[in-house]
Amino acid sequence: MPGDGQRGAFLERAKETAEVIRKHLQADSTFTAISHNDADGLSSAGIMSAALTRAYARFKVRIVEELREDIVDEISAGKPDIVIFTDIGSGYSELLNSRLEAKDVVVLDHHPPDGKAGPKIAQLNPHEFGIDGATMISAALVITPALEATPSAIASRGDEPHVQCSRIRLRMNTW
Ligand SMILES: [Mn+2]
Repeated sequence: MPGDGQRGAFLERAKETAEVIRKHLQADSTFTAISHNDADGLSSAGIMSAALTRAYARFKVRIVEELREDIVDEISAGKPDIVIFTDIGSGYSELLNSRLEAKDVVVLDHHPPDGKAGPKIAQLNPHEFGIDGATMISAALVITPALEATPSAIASRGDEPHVQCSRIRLRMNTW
């Protein structure tokens, strides 16, 4: 079991990832959310979509079985300001470091990290804090503290909801 210090450090890291997301919500950035094609990944994509919708963010969602060069290139071609990976990503650091083009990259995952996340990747992964991601926490739970910043980001922008909702781009498929 993780100690209080490790749990605290995990939550501190969550605040850092939340801050990256908040910054892009305040800037009216374009978001691309990428998630895994299993139950946990779909749950995570649903939670992320709901949070981004409530924040009136412009976003796309894509569900993938794995990450490959051609998929990363397609994500980059969409010119997102920020890419958020859920339930996938921690095992693909070198691919993301070398190939993904976005101002910021957030990885919220509970699969074992490869330890090679570059400076552009803000990663929240329980394994880095002594919490076993295989048995103790799902990706759908990992993302929760990373989204706590979103309501205040909405309030600070003060946009009219009906205007913002028309700009939502929601796309789910399994390319
Ligand atoms: Mn999972």
